[in-house]
Amino acid sequence: MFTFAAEKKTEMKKFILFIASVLLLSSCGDKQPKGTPSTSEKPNKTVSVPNFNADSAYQYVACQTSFGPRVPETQAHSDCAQWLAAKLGEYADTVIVQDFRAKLYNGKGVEGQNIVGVFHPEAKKRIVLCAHWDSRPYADHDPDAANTHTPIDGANDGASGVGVLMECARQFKLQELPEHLGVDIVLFDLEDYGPHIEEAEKYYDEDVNYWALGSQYWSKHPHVYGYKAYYGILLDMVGGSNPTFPKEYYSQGYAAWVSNKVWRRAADLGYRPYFTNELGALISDDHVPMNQNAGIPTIDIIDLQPESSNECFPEVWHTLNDNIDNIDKTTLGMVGDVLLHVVYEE
Ligand code: AHN
Ligand code: ZN
Repeated sequence: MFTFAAEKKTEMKKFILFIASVLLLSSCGDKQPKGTPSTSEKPNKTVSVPNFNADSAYQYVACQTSFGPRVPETQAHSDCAQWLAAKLGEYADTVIVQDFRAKLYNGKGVEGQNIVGVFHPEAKKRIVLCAHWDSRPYADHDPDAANTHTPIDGANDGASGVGVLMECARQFKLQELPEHLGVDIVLFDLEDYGPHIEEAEKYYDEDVNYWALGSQYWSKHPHVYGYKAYYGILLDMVGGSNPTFPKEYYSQGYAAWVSNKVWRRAADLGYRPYFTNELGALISDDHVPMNQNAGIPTIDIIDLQPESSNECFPEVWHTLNDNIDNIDKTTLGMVGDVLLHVVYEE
């Protein structure tokens, strides 16, 4: 078979180089890299943490899918952008819509919009929470060959993470964040416009990432010049039933202390059966440019299914079955609960 394997191999090579350089650096002295908090840092469990409302998060997912597939340069895409920006505007101190142009795998230029909600813009200590809001133009993993050029609803792949973050935004408005803490919610566009599986080999280039175009743009041109955050958390596919969230491999390489903090908190909240203490696959996602280009230690909370017949992803991934009927409120609820605890206790 084709290049998914080849791509993984190159990714793996790059990553091994990266790990080797980290090991080399750390062997030159036992100092921790600058900015890495000591492991003794404890969450501030005395603060009150708002209750994440899973029904509300679900509604935010349903609203997105009701526009239809949010494929760049369609009416559904621009309508949904407008709705997201307006909604986020009700909750955040400021909203910035970042218009950008990017080049697709086929050389065609395309317009994208990253949508950013800023809470406590003056705070120095910041956390960035993100997800992608576009949906894939091709159901290229659909079991029915007749569907493989049809765009998907992306209820899980895209909308679920955005739904959780919109509910977090609503909670940040209802109960103000700690004074010292700023949060930026970044909704990336153009994550999922990589080549159709049938053409992946044709377009393969080890030096170009055709995915995560919105994140690649933002990571080089953040919404605030010179933007830095303490750390970042990306959500991807956080709405399926019976999920498993292992510690994704890049996340563990670039930002182990963030994964460890988040997974510890999830375990304390009783979610250990889902937030498994295992190392997951290497996933090229929006968090990779954030780590590599923006230098923000960022993790990916993503449902990975080692037993899946669809790569290592949930069975509905990149199929027409990735629709609202397959969204489980319980999953949205637990991810949101973990996120609110981590943020308010910071
Ligand atoms: C690729 O398959 C290149 N990346 C997996 C991340 C992804 C795709 N998330 C959603 N869609
Ligand atoms: Zn996808």
